[in-house]
Amino acid sequence: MPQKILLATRNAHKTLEVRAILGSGWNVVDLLGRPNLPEVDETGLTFADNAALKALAGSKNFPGGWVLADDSGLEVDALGGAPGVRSARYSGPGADDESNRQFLARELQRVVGPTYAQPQTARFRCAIAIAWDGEMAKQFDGTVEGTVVHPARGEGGFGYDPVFVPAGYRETFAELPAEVKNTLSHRGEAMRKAAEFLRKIAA
Ligand code: ITT
Repeated sequence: MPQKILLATRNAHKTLEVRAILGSGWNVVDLLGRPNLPEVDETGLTFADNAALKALAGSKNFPGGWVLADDSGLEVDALGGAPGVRSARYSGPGADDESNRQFLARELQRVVGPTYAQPQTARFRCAIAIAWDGEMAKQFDGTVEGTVVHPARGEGGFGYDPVFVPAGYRETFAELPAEVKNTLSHRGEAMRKAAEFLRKIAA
């Protein structure tokens, strides 16, 4: 019987990736099924802080169960590490994946100049926080190095995937099959560590 775990996210793409990485031993539910719970203000200065805020807030509403939160984003060296923890809301109020990618291209053009479309070194980072009954149990992180490219390519994934090429590949994360992205990605790395922890606890 799979164990239930709450993934404290309203990002359905994250849920799909986490389900695929955790496998059939876990029944992953997310906050999309709980529209009455308040949004968490992501006031932390780091991915780890924000992941902890989300996990602890989710845990208050999930007594006696495991709660896992993901805070993640893109760091572009030419932009001093932006968008970083602001990745989801980079282009301002009403931001979505498309507006964020367009804003990223404009920022690169402003800062780098005419060569902005050449590959720019960058990385995705992911922090995972695991809580139980309102207490932090464990935190993990993962990183994938690569470059940001323009124009965007590919239909898969979400967020900045169409403009991110992982190191050693030519395709963007949106062009690579989901299984390949999960093997290489920041979320894949952090979640595999989290899965090992959960497996030991559940045993
Ligand atoms: P929750 O807070 O509800 O989990 P969110 O999308 O707001 O959902 P974050 O605050 O962690 O989550 O912001 C993550 C953003 O970083 C995400 O919206 C994308 O823009 C970007 N991002 C993170 N992981 C990514 C990935 O694997 N591929 C592409 N973009 C990613």
